[in-house]
Amino acid sequence: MRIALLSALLLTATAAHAQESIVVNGSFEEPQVGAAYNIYPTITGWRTVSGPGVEVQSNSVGWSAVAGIQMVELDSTAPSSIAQALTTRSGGVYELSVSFSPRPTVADNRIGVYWNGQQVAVLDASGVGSSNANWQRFTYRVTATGTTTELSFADLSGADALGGLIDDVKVIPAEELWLDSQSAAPVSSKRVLEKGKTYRITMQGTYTVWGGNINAGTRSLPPEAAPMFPSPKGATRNVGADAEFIFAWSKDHVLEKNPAPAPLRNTIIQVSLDGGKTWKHPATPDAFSAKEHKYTYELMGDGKALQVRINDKPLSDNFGRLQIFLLPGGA
Ligand SMILES: [Ca+2]
Ligand SMILES: [Ca+2]
Repeated sequence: MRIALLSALLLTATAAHAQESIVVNGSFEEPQVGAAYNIYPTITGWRTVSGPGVEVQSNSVGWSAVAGIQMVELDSTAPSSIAQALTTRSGGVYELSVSFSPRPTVADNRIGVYWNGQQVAVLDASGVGSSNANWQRFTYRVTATGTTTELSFADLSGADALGGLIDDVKVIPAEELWLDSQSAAPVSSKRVLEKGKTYRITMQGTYTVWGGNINAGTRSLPPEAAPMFPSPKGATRNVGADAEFIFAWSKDHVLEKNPAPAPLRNTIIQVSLDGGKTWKHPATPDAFSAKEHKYTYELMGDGKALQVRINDKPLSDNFGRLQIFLLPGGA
């Protein structure tokens, strides 16, 4: 009994770990300022890149943090920027999120968000007329291009020692899954999708479900010479499908009689959110992407892992894989 309980605890710990943010001190709870505010050149995890330093405020400043009891204002005595070097996986997809509030009574609160020096967003809102913080959560999908990525925030407001507030900075790695178009077995995420919570997935790649090469028909787009991501068995034929569309088919295919030309929405890739009981192709508003073949889907968690499968028979003549990223939160 005791061993069973321990395993359950370990499993819980592993699942929680999978969703952990890689940002150190993202909630700015260290150091404990023990006053309304204090200005520092460095704090745990963060260093000042420009300006006089980071102003860590506590709830006793007159408004409340969104997580814990401390938050940061970057226009300390003048606009400043802070950075943290994150250990990342090159090519890895991450979800960057931050809570932002205008400083109460202040109009100009611009804060820039940067991922490895590239501006991701400028956060801005007016605090005129409010007496407390008004936190909003912002979420971005970012990709690492190296094993170290600099995350930074810069106050872009006028220099008046008053500016926007940030708190609860998180960078969470997306879980990566690979669906081989030759495999009948669904792929399953490690992450359990919480019931009622929105998640996003992206699916990218091309494949073929046909036994021979595509000899493009008049309503077809040209096939591509090989899958974007080959199957382990190798790529020997051209391809005409991605996660969302069939874009190429042969002259003799029944789709030639269809009044609509390529690309056609395709429901062959299915997801299950209820542990494999029901399957369906999720909806996306994304248009056909001939270059990227990448689509984003929003899914509602149901207390189970995500499963993805290809609903095709036979599978033995298929080629190509889909790369799937599961992002921890909705937009
Ligand atoms: Ca905090
Ligand atoms: Ca300012």
